[in-house]
Amino acid sequence: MRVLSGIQPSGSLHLGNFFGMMKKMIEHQENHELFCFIANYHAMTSVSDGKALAKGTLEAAANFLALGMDPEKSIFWVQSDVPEVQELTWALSNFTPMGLLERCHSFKDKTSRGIAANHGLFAYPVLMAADILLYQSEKVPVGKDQKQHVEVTRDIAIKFNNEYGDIFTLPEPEIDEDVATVPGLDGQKMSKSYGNTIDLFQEEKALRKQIMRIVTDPTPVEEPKNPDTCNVFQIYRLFMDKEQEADLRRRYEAGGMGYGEVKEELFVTVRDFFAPYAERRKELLANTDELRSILAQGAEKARHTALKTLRKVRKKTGLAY
Ligand code: AQP
Repeated sequence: MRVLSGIQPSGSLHLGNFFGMMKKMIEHQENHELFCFIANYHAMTSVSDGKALAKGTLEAAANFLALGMDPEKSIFWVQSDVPEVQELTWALSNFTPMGLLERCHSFKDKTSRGIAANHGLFAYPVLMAADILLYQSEKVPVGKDQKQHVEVTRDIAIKFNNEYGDIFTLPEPEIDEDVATVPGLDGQKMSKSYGNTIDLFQEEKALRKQIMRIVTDPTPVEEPKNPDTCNVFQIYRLFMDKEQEADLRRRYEAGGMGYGEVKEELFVTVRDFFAPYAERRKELLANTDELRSILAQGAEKARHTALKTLRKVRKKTGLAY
């Protein structure tokens, strides 16, 4: 099965990205044909500093590779290194009803928070559809926030296929209910734009500070606590197996355990979990020539597949004359 997903190089990598998408992608490369890219065109909707975008792109690539993405087993590239995706975006735009984009939660949510409603932000799902369809993806592992965009992709693909014949594979989102929405420090979805993230790669002191900021209720230490409504528990459980989770649940329900104590344990867990990957990440970023070469090879492989689809599209639409 062909599996595809991407991540924007638009800031620090957080636990929501890791558990919502990256971890699954890295596991999938053992059994599936994996396509994974750094979505730098998409990141232009939020990053207008060129140096920051370029640096963020290399960092995002190093993050994924450090966490276990293997360019020998998978196709791993930077979105803009296969610019043909923009050609498909244009072709798909002509099969994208305005109403479909107007209904997208992500656009409505961002503009309601004061982000300028420009065309890039509005048309974001069409570019995402092009990413998915260009590579004939069957499964798209994403967090719940992206589910609607995969549905939009299917709608666009169906319209296009109805007009021109079966060109595109219809993709399915893959959402693991356990990590569909990783909560942030305040219990809302963990998100860079909410400023409520726990970042994977940062100094120990800063990590500790973030974890200590997790919002908890005022239940006194000695009293029983409800793990299901506790943000610390909801984040901590991501690092646990079922047995460990049940143990922690019992400690909550027994009383006598303060939130400070659990936060301290969570801090140590996050720090120790990512420390080995941070070392590898540092090495990768110290040799950006090698990193660029890995990405160039990935782009070449991705383009090979992209052109197969694009040739069909050009022929059917009449762009090839
Ligand atoms: N809180 C989350 N829970 C589960 N999955 C999440 N993802 C992001 N946040 C959560 C998933 O991570 C993947 C990569 O996402 P992205 O590159 O689109 O990053 P993002 O969605 O832009 O992350 P943010 O922090 O939420 O950014 P803003 O604030 O810019 O929107 C995706 O599969 C996403 O579902």
